[in-house]
Amino acid sequence: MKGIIFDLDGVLLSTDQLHYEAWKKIADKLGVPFDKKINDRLRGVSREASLEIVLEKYNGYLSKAEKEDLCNEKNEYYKELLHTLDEDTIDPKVRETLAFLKNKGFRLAVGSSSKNTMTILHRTGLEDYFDAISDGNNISKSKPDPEVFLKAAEYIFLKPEECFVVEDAEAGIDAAVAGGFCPIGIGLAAEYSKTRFPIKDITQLKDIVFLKI
Ligand code: B16
Ligand code: MG
Repeated sequence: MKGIIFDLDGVLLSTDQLHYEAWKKIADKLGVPFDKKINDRLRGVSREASLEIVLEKYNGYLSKAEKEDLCNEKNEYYKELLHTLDEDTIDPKVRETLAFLKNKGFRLAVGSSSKNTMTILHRTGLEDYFDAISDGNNISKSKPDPEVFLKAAEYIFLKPEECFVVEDAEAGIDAAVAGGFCPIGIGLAAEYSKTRFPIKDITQLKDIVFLKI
């Protein structure tokens, strides 16, 4: 194995609370129930697909333009919340693990559904660890489609079978499997049946990446 593709939200840092707060404002405005359990279903899912989940209990009709406005409004709230991120947001174990893997010669990439990926990497000072970034801005199909990971592998000049994908979402593990990558699951994805290597802590990557697959 020569490369490791990292999901962003839920793997390198936890922005789920920020997504939650932003979607909650939209849900409250529409009068639909929204809680942490529903928020967990939004992991790895695109903004537009997330809105459809938020709207599951909405009784009225919304046009395409109104849905687009709601997505934009959610993103404006979310971007405000991103201002709270800085280098201290990142668990030191994440930095230490990325530095170790880079030193060992692995090519590292990000594969995230988020269109805010560059802002997040920049604010947290993580961007220099990565050889390539594939995110919500360069794909036409979101996870569980493998496109975001296939592009990441292409950007680091590797084949899918030469790369691990580290994910926290079932949709992301499905995408990794569909693309022919070796899926490593953390958080909720560690419990998922399609995950090849479940981990509790990101530092466990230091051992797993040397296994012969
Ligand atoms: P944005 P990941 C995903 O990031 C999040 O998990 C998901 O909750 C979010 O809806 C999606 O990005 C799109 O984010 O609205 O910022 O474009 O887990 O794929 O890194
Ligand atoms: Mg994620």
